[in-house]
Amino acid sequence: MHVIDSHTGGEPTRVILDGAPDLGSGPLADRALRLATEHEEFYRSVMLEPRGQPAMVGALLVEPVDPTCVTGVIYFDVDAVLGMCGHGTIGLTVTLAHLDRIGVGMHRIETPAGIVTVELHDTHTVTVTNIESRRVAADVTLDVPGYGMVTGDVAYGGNWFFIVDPSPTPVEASNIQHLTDMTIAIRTASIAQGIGGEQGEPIDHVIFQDASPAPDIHSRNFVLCPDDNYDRSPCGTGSSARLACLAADRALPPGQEIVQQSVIGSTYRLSYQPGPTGGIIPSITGQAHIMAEAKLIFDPNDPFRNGIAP
Ligand code: PYC
Repeated sequence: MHVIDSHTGGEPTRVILDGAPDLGSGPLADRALRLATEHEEFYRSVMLEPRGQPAMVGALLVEPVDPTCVTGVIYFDVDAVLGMCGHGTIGLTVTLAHLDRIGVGMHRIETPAGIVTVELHDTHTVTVTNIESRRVAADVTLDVPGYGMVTGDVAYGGNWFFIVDPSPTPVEASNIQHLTDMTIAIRTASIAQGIGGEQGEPIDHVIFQDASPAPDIHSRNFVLCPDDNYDRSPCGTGSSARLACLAADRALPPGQEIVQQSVIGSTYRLSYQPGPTGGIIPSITGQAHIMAEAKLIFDPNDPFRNGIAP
């Protein structure tokens, strides 16, 4: 199995070029469901230590349904198959350029959440134009055991987010354990209290937004992912959901660019345009760097062939 590892603002992506199970044909959402339900051992073995690393997202290349797309892709972390992944799409685009499969310019990529457009500006810099994103509920209060009442917005950006602004605790690298514990408790409470998308989709990510640490930064965020790790980047789908909330509150006009910083200090440039069905079309610009090209080996005699289960 050949893979290429990159990171986007510190958040790792592993692009799988070959050797994965055959997911058949048909809509990517169906193939993603097949991956989630029939091949859990495969995707966990690629992400878990010792072969994988905490916070890593896999990007499995598949044949697109739409022939105008340069590729189809299904993203996953160790615990979930994702609808879309912003940092992963930036990493994938830089990886496709590294492989000479695309050049500078615009390209289309098919994901289970829909087709996204990417613009490769140079070897590292990519703008992702994401699927239509929207806020579905504002000022939802959750009773969070051990932490009390927490109020936030429910928004979609390719995954489902509960966004708390302002953060109830400082968004600082020295506070990551507390941020992690609290956001896990919020996600658990949201599921227990039936808070999620319009069709009952569960919240899979939680975001805390903190005040700007510098005049040129709009805000800093902490993003909890399904694998209970935090996103080292400002999270592309999370930034999309956040933009939808700012648009719904009329706190940011269309076309105005802001800088979103992650808890470790990496940044995305963000803006949006109105969407066709009442939401917004987000643009996310970030940078990725290639780290490794490797062949993964699954030795039948390796007691940890399928990874170290937590
Ligand atoms: O950038 O959208 C994103 C993302 C989702 C999970 C990790 N990163």
